[in-house]
Amino acid sequence: MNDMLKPEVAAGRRWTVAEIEALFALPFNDLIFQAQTVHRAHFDPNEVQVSTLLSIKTGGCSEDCGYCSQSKRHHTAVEQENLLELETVLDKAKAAKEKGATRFCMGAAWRGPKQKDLKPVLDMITAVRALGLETCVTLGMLKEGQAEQLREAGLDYYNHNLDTAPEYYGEVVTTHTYQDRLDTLDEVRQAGIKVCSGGIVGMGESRTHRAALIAQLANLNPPPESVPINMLVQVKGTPMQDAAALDPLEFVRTVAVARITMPQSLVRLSAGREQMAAPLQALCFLAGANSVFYGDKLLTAANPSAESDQELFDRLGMRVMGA
Ligand code: SAM
Ligand code: DTB
Ligand code: SF4
Repeated sequence: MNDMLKPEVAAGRRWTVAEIEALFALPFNDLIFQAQTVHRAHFDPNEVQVSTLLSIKTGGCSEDCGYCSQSKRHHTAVEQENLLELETVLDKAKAAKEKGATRFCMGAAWRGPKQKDLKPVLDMITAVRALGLETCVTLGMLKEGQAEQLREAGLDYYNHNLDTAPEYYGEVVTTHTYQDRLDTLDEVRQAGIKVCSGGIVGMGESRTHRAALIAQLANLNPPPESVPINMLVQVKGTPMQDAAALDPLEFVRTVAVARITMPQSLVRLSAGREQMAAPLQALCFLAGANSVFYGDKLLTAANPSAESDQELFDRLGMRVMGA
């Protein structure tokens, strides 16, 4: 039986925000040692999972997420585009596979998919999966029945981030609620699709907010299989373009706390790597990150090239998972 399905694991334990804050408050070396110990009990510490992202529908989004380059309410350099053609998506997926990616994640700047939009995305999922890649999509909020259609098309993972603490969400987004996000995660889980859900740090939130985000994720039953921890990419023209920079060591602490509280999940060192020097990324891997986005673009922002990541993995003696 898959470990995640064993009752004693699935039942999990509940974390209080105070317990998670206590982890954050540990001396740095103690926190990293604990995270690395938990990591080694569940994973090969020298393996990293790699996923390539593609924006299949860019810009023009109705939502007002304060960090996002793709909201039509912000004045950023991102131009609105139509949904990509199947052939274009397949070419990108083949190229990603050739460079060594094992999962292909397709993102759309939607509040959620309209039924007429979902059909072409279902075809993309089926075709990308037929290439031998794991599939992931992030399309916003799902209405009843849409998750089942995605699963039937062969979807492996659905990404839907909780992004921050429930108490801070209203400072970040006003056009949908935290409960909307939780409801979509529930739809995804009920449909039997694996959950990818994480958040963004560096949006002006407090450490207590970061602890509350991790508590929300870790207390999902079961926790997400994949937990992306994004460092805010400060995008010109968004309300968060001038957010105060977060101490990089606080980012490492957030990764460590995610690892300790979600021992069986892949913790992804996500957006913001282009702005991180190699030693900081190495600290994140030491803190238990074991997944990255791979390829020179995230959705609209830059990411390190596959070649520079290969060099980083070589320097660290890390291998790509499933390669
Ligand atoms: N529209 C869908 C949604 O909001 O769920 C899917 C796409 S949305 C761009 C996916 C995720 O990207 C967001 O939830 C957020 O975590 C992350 N993201 C977007 N812009 C970011 C930024 N500037 N810095 C860090 N993460 C970002
Ligand atoms: C996630 O947690 N981060 C990815 C993915 N899931 C969809 C997106 C990051 C976006 C970074 C900013 C951009 O490229 O626009
Ligand atoms: Fe739209 Fe998603 Fe960006 Fe929010 S994060 S503005 S929902 S694309």
